[in-house]
Amino acid sequence: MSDKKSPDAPGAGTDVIVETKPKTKKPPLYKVLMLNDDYTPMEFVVHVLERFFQINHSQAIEIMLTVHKKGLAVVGVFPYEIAETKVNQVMDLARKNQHPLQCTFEKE
Ligand code: TYC
Repeated sequence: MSDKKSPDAPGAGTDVIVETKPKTKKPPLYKVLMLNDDYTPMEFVVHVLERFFQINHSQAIEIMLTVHKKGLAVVGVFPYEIAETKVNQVMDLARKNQHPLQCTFEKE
């Protein structure tokens, strides 16, 4: 019943250990980027960050100001479908409010 070879059998003490790679692959991640423009009100961008990215008010102000000064900022990192959904939510709300706010995503 036992797999163990008797100590003096041929091949004794020469078992091969095969290292297998873990089978669970991490999903690729995507950065969601918020882009600056000259017209979208700062308060609207802060609202969007709080609503769709669960960012608290003071952090949302900080990120909005980074976008305002630098032109863009990463506002979150997500699997493909979540990144796509967030971008669509932002763009839909911006369009409904007639703001030119742009949001996009790219592979990390
Ligand atoms: N630059 C805009 C303004 O001065 C504010 C702004 C910030 C717009 C961030 C877009 O992603 C943005 N009203």
